[in-house]
Amino acid sequence: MGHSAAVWDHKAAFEVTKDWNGIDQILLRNPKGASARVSLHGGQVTSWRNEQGEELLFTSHKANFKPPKAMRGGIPICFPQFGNCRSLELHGFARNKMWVIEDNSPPLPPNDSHGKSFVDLLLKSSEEDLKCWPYSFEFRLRVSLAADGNLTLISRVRNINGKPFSFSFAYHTYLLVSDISEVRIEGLETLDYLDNLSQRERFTEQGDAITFESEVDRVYLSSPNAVAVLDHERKRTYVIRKEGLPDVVVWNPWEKKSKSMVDFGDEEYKQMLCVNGAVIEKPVTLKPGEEWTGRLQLKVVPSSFCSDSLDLD
Ligand code: TA6
Repeated sequence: MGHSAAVWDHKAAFEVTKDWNGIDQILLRNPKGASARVSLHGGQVTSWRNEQGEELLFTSHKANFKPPKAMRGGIPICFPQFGNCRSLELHGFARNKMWVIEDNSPPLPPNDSHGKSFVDLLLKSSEEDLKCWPYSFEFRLRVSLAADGNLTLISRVRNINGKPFSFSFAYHTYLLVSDISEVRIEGLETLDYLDNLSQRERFTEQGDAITFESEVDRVYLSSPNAVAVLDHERKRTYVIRKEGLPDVVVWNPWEKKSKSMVDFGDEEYKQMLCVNGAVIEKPVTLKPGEEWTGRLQLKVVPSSFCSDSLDLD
């Protein structure tokens, strides 16, 4: 295909619309019909669809779409804290704040003319943030949809010449699965993990793959840069590749916890699994002017691939 034929009309690749609350959201498309949607509320990816228009991320039917709380689903950004901390809300404030589109973002032509589309979002420390987290930062998030439908999120956090600060982070990724009892995770075998159901006690994973029969809420430590989530019923495998994200949070609330969440259906635990690329055990410390980058790529392949062909090492 000649270059001109490959040139992708960037207007079709990138569209700003309003969501149910009148908040700007960006729709990214690729030439084959795949799409992704990002809300300026929280910089949250709220949808990722394949070329057939099938949704790949979970969103609760009882999700609360009212700011400032993050919508239950998609990929909330947990920053500057994953988990609880005295002065910050659970999982930090970034997912509850309004982000802006960086002025160098499209509608300039995408960074390559072969059907990739992206948007750059920006969150800066506000006066309000400085009261609960007194550090000056700039957080740039690039969300891109490639010609093959892969979704990539790149986070860049910079210390804007303030005092040094440390943070933990997670891409809180809600994967849509057909039946949690038919799902397994490969790539986390033999790792140590902190069990949030046992006061973050440290254990070692014994299984040759992680399967689900009850609530799981764990932080796997120093994980490899590729993890596979196999959805047996749909013959679909999510391949998660990551850089700068040494830990992986695995969470399924199961029946009892599901019933305790107002923005989550009692039975919805059967159709979702959170597998979050994260930095938790060893928080990132940035001196003035330093920048951290955390990259996550999500890809779907037919499960006919056996896991060793996914070169998960
Ligand atoms: O992903 C693990 C976790 O920390 C769970 O303990 C649960 O709290 C989940 O995150 C969702 O947190 P949220 O604040 O979005 O309800």
